Amino acid sequence: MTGALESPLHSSDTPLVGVVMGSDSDWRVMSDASQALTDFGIPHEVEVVSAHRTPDKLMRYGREARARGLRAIIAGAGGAAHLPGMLASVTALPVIGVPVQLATLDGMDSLLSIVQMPAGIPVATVSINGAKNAGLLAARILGTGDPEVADRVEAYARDLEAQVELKNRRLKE
Ligand code: RP5
Repeated sequence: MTGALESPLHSSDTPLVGVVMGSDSDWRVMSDASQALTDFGIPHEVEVVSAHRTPDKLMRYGREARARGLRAIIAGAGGAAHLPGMLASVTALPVIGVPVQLATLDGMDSLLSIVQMPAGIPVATVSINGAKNAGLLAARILGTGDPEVADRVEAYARDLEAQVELKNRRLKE
């Protein structure tokens, strides 16, 4: 490799992103984040960590995440969704919050719980059930220090562009 940063993608299978959720019932949404990371070849781990049911585990996970080699955390939760914000309060890693829609309140409760962080403790909040974008955002974050990941993000964007043009051509046929 000439001059470029050595890609951590090649250095080990150590997870670079933590995908956590408040309950296994969130997996139907959060699996999209995991799939996006898999598609970009980014090693990641998946774990249920509940702010309310397993508070000690939450603190441990957040405090140890950086030392374990994670570069970002994607945290999804529904309802009184404190998981992303609490993780952000105990780690310097970027935390991406995914509001998970439950049967009541259309996911607005989850969205507002996650997005309304007090100044000083940021959570990058994606749309309700926007786990795919959370995975893509984590890839972009990793891409700032890894040209190989950044190249894949650019290739993905070019592919999206090509798909739109293909649909345009079909519309005009
Ligand atoms: C939240 O409560 C979880 O993130 C989940 O979205 C919601 C419901 O959890 P379960 O009752 O399905 O375990 O903490």
